[in-house]
Amino acid sequence: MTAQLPVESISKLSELHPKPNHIRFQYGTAGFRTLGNVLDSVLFRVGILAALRSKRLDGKTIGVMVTASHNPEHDNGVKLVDPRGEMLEAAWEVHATSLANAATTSDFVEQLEALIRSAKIDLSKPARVVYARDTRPSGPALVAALEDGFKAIGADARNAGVTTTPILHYFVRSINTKGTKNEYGEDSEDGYFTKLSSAFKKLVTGKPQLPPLVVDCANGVGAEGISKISPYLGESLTLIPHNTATTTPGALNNACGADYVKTSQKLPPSLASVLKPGQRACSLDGDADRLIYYYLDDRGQFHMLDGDKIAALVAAFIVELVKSAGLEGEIQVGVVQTAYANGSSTKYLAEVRSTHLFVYRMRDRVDRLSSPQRLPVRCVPTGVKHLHHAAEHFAVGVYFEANGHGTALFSPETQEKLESHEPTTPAQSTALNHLLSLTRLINQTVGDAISDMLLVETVLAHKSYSGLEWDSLYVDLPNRLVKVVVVDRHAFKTEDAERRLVSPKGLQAKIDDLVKRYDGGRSFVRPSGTEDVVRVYGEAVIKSQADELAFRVAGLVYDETGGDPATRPK
Ligand code: G16
Repeated sequence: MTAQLPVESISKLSELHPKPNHIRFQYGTAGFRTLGNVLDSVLFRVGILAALRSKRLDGKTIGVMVTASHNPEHDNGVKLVDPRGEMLEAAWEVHATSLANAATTSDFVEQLEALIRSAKIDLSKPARVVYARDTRPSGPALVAALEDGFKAIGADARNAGVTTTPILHYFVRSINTKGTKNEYGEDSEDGYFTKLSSAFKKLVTGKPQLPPLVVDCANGVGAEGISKISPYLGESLTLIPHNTATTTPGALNNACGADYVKTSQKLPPSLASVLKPGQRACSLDGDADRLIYYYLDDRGQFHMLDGDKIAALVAAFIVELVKSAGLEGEIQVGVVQTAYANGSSTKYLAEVRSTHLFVYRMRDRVDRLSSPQRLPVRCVPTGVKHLHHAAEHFAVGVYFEANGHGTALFSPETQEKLESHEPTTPAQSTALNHLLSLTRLINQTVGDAISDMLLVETVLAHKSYSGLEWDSLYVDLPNRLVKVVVVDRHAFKTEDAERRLVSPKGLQAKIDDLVKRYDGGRSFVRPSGTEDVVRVYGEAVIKSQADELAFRVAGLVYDETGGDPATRPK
């Protein structure tokens, strides 16, 4: 007899997790994300969906992460992780959204049955899931709802406890590759910290010791990651953690963390008396998947080293190693960016490194800047999932969003090439070993603040760069990010990979008119997929003009859609 959906147990438990009537849920940029106290039904249903996804993939382990990452503490969210540790396949995001919005238990069950038929899910296959949460106060109740979902469908679910998002992604790939030739690592925190720290130690052996690094942990789960990895790193790197108050109500991501630093372009106030001129520091976000560096110059002035600066540093380093290993021409390094990337970073990557490095981003300007050998420019919308897939087209694909979310991917062919290449000189052998260590240091499943931090520290140690020298690679074009609270952000629709607005009607023409008035002006507007806001980006040659452009576009957005006068951008 073929296996059946356990309708009775699903229905019974579903009644304990009713969908609130007034809310429409959406699987957005990084899963479902909204106020933590309305997500109970979503978590229950995601538990069942994760199990079905696993059955569909022949019992491979699927990850479920309960987090709202950079969002305020009262928000929460959930996202699914596919077997190689990457984000959920786009087609299943649609299933997730429809299941989350089924009005009643019977609608929900009906939709599940339809999905099982259309996706040809064999219910006799095992369902395996691994799940974790960040430190948000709403986490435990939401995890209980998720567990009810697992129970309802009979999934074999492993609780990975409280950990960072990238560690959960690492677990998923490690579990699914166990015992294969592509074994990714040991599926435990110890396995993760050992893998990263041993690669790091190999990479910095013989290099001058870097001064201690101040780490702003955003009062989130990254604080635990930083304190756990420190003993593994030993003397190779001293970390000075700050903003580690994971149990203080209201502290998470509040006036600290990567998003605060990137958006406000300021030092977290809590570090004002900590950071000394010349000292470098970095901020993680609430679930430790983003990283932003910064330093104070001699005059105590703040300088930010964002995702674009990390991409430039890392990509140039990998290109150099590839060349030194004697693999130039055999391994193509590429960089993926989005519209948020600073114009100067694209120029730096495209012009300075043009013969070995390909820039893959969504701006027409790149067509003129990139080398004649560049790959065709393809537009990718915001979101790690889009960048990740684009980066997979390269032998080594480096992708970073300006907000500090990113990683580098070594294709399976590149990995094999590195393992089988026979160096002909000691210098080639050293560079080759460094490349192999990088493949272990970098969390290739998703952006990972801890792994990225060690990657940056590696390059700084190799180059003997301080923050100032790194910052001098290129000068950022002044830019400003503004969030606008509107009545309905879903009224904002974009085209051309989010570069242009098609709705509200007429707004794009007004933006175009405004942009023309600014030297080097560029601006775009898109609805956030993680917060209930519309994002506005402005860039211009002069700082005051970039600010003015962004705020004037934000004003247009606001006037078009109305809202609370108290929230009008100033
Ligand atoms: C998530 C995504 C990122 C994206 C960010 C903001 O980051 O993983 O790729 O850049 O949201 O997206 P949006 O502008 O649509 O709100 P995180 O760190 O919040 O998980």
